[in-house]
Amino acid sequence: MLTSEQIAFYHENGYIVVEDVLSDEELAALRRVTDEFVERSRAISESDDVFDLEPNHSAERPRLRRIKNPIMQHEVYDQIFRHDGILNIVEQLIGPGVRRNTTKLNMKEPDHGSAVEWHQDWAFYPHTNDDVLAVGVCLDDMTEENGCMLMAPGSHKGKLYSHHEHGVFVGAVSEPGFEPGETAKCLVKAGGITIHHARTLHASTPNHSANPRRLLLFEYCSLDSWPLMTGPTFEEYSATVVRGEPGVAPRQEAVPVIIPLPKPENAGSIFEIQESLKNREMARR
Ligand SMILES: O=C(O)CCC(=O)C(=O)O
Repeated sequence: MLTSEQIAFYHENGYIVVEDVLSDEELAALRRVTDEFVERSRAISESDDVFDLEPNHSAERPRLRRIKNPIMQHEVYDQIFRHDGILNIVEQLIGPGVRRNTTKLNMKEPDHGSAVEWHQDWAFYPHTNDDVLAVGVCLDDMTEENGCMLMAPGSHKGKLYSHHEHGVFVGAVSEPGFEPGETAKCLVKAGGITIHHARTLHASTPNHSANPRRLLLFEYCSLDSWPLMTGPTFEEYSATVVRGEPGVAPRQEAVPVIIPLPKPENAGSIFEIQESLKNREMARR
């Protein structure tokens, strides 16, 4: 559980790092299953519903940058998604009751690994209120060299930046002259987690080290935070409840919203969407 200081840090800064959340066994299981997916990706040459491939992926040298929706792909990911230690922390930050938003496993290969440009998750999935956050479970030590997550402290309380260019959603801050201001590096040991608020500006550089950087991202929201975009049926919505009972009364807060439409033609993962961004500053680092 988080201390009151850690909770206050999260609300003030819009992110937090928590060490030692997973056991060695849980970490070993996650790594084993993830290695199996990398092996399986040798058989495919184009991204699909499960695998998001780096442009230079091959059967001989598999380069996987994302496993999509991992909790639907393997029970080990689903078990960690429902991990009591993680859910208890999430409830401390967004109140009792938890709903699933999205899940993904981002992988940065050694000496490679795509960058992620500055963005706010909120731009991808606006909700009726912003009790929405992402937990990043570290499968490897996350260091400056292997492309740790970078956060802009306090940005969750600031503006929602435009993520559109020429009228198309490009999945990254597109405003000319944009500077994130002060940035903080999330340096975490394997088995620890990062947590960031959906409106916090964040990014990461390519991996310039000999070590992988694999980050399992679970996005959770409060039970009364309804997505503005997808219009789920009640059955679909109820199926996303992780803790608590589904209701039909969204809590509407005065939160800034820009709908992430229209999407570019190659809209898939954040990596594909950000390829449409003109100035890919993080990718050059
Ligand atoms: O993997 C990372 O470094 C950041 C990923 C991210 O922000 C995202 O996928 O939305």
